[in-house]
Amino acid sequence: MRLFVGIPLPEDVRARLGELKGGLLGARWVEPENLHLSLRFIGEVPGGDEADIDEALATIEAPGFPLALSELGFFDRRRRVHAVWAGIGMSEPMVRLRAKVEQALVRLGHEPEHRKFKPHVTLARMKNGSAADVSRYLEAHNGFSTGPFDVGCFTLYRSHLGHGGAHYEALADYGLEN
Ligand code: 3AM
Repeated sequence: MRLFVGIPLPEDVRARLGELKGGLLGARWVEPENLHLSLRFIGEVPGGDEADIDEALATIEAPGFPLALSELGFFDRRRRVHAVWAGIGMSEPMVRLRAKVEQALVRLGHEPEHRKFKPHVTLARMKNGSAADVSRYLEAHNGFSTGPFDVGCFTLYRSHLGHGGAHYEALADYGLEN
C-alpha cells in the first residue's frame, strides 16, 4: 500500500482553498476532502508494515502549533508547471515535528528523505502547464492568505490511486500536545 504522513486541514480552510478552483486551463483540481499538507512521503510498503509505522508514529511527542497559508506558487520542471500550491510560512514546531517523523521512519529502515522540505498544500496538478497561464492565475489571486489555524494532530494517510485521481484515506491520527 502507498502511504504518506501529513497534516489535515480544517474544513473552513479547505473551503477557502476550494474558492481558488477554476480559471486555469489544463489544471486538475484536488478535491476538497483530499487537501492536506504532506510532511513525509513514505511510498509503497508491503501490507502489514503499516502497523509498525503506526506504532512508531504513535510514540512521537510534539506540541501543537498554529499555521497559516499564504502566497500561491508552483512547481515546474523545464518551465512546464506540474503543480500549483498554497504555501505555508516557515514554522519551527512544524519543522521539528517533521524531523521526528523522519527519524521514526528511518529507524524502521526507510530511506532518508534527501529532498528539501517545501511545505505546501497542492491545489492542482497539471501536465505541462504553461508558466504564462499559471503566472496570470497567480496574479489574479495575489495576496491570498488564510488566518492562522491550530494544528492539533498529524495523520498517516493511505493513497489510493485511481483513474479519477488519487483518493486519500486517513488511517490514523496522532494528537499533538497543547
Ligand atoms: O502533498 P502533495 O500533493 O504535494 O505528489 C504526492 C503528494 O504530494 C507526493 O506525496 C503526496 C501524497 O501522494 N509524492 C508522490 N510520489 C512521491 C515521491 N516519489 C511523492 N513525494 C515524494 N516522492
